[in-house]
Amino acid sequence: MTDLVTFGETMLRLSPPRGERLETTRDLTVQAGGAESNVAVGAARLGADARWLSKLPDSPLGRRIVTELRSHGVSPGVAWADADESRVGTYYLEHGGEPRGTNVIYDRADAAITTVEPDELPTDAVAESEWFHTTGITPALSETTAETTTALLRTAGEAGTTRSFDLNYRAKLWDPETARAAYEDLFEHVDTLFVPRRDARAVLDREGGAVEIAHGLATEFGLDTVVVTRGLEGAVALHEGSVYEQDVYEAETFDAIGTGDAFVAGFVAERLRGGDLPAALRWGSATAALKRTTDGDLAVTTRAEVRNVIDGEGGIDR
Ligand code: KDG
Repeated sequence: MTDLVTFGETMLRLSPPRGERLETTRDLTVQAGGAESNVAVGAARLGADARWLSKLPDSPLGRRIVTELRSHGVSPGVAWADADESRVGTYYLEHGGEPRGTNVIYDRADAAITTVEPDELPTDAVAESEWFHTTGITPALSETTAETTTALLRTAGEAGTTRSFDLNYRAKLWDPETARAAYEDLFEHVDTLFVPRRDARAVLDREGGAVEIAHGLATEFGLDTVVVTRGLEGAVALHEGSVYEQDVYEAETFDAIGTGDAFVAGFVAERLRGGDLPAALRWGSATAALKRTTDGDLAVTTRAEVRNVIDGEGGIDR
């Protein structure tokens, strides 16, 4: 039985060296990036047997993504599209630095995944896995991906697979009202919801602190677990009526992209190993801290490193 299956778009991330502008750079680093495959990689690196489902063109670019994810231990379940009739989504990332923010430019309209139907994917893998994860980016891509997201969540629910959903609101993909309506339709198919407090307020129209937000969402949508992330203030989780708090572990930030996915990866990996909620929050927070120290969307880390962060050990290993 697979531990974890994720579903969503993976793009090629193209980024100039730090301090260079997209407008003028001659060099772009190419890396795979996509919230759901970021989670699969993070969890696989922490010992989970992880699969990721998606759709890509059968081209060097599509295969480039699969090769990178496979190199971290993820098993791809990809629907291959005709290379002449489909495309890989890309995103450009220009790193910021005070006082200039980081800039993301998507070039992903009509990517292969926007036409993905459940019968093109190995949906048995969802039913046979312990945990299924997807995010609010996927239903934003097209009506078809929104329908496929619902169908896969249903398949997971019918099979007794635990379902998690990270809100991952992306303002460049849709407006808050449309997103909110889509999210609220999906919540009935979700067991564990990850939501940044900022998005709970701005997109889901929730008021109050993290605990109040978690209680409101859990009650209204029958969610088992709601994890509200609060940036540097840490996370609060409501699980079966009990509240747990987790601080962030300090990190020197090299690249913040993928931090939330790393949190989910650490959390899910620890739950899959039988860890309780406080342990899962520690693993999530420590994996997120480690991610921030490295370049790229992926949390390329190890169980030993996560344990060291939790135990407060660092420094030079020699
Ligand atoms: O969470 C990190 C993601 O934002 C990044 O991997 C790109 O999937 C991505 C997206 O849609 O923004």
